[in-house]
Amino acid sequence: MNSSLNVPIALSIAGSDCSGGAGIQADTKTFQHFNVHGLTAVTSIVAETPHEVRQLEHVAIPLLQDQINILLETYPINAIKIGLLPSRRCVIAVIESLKRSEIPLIVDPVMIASTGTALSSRDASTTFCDRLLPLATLVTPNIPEAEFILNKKIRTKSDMEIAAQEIALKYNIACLIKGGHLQTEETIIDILWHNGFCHQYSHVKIPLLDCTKGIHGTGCTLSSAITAGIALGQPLEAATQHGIDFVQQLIESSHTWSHNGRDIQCLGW
Ligand code: PXL
Repeated sequence: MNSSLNVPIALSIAGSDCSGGAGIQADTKTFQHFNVHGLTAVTSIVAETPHEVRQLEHVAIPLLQDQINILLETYPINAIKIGLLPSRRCVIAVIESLKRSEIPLIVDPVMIASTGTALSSRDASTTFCDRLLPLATLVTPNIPEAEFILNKKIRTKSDMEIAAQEIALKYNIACLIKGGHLQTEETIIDILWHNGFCHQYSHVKIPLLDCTKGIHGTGCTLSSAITAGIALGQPLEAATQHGIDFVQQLIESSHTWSHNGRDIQCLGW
């Protein structure tokens, strides 16, 4: 028997990052690493590098929905990951296509690029919270995104724990808040709230070339690694631990190029 018949399948619904560090490109590389067959539905095409977002165009809604629908009709998908949904219409279209699906849904609330440029509109983000989050299995905000979801400041690790619990209870989902934006010295703590329990994952802070912004694509890569773990049938806590360890390894082996006297860094897949 051909064992590839049983290969797990994950779908990423996200934007295209032409520089290959984030978005759909990060997701498919990550799925491949975990031996999960990756499918994609592209929501938008972004002309960018880790330093600059130059232009972004939304994929037409019928084309976006047909990408999702044809894949749902054809493949036994084990897990779905959602990244950049740039407009309110796009959020609504994705909800419409997924509303009858019972496939585990991992949602990464992408709102701004690592350059600080907004990738989704404000009304997209509001609709995303009100209507998409209740359908999720897991949401993976960083601190600014968790602050947007709850409309309050998160300044300490204890604020993070409370926020993860609040998001989990508000939407009846699991919530992983990534602590990379907290001004800590040596250790970064991520907090997962799942089924009434709080789990902490701590890892060493790796000095980056540009420590203020972090490396481009870590959020996409973490959420797609967790999605791969779920597609492989792992419990959420284990998938999260493997995902965090994987991103940590990629940061440690990241690549650097020089362009006009500035360093461009990329995760080391
Ligand atoms: O890192 C967040 C992100 C997600 N998706 C796309 C992106 C980015 C960041 O630039 O371009 C398509």
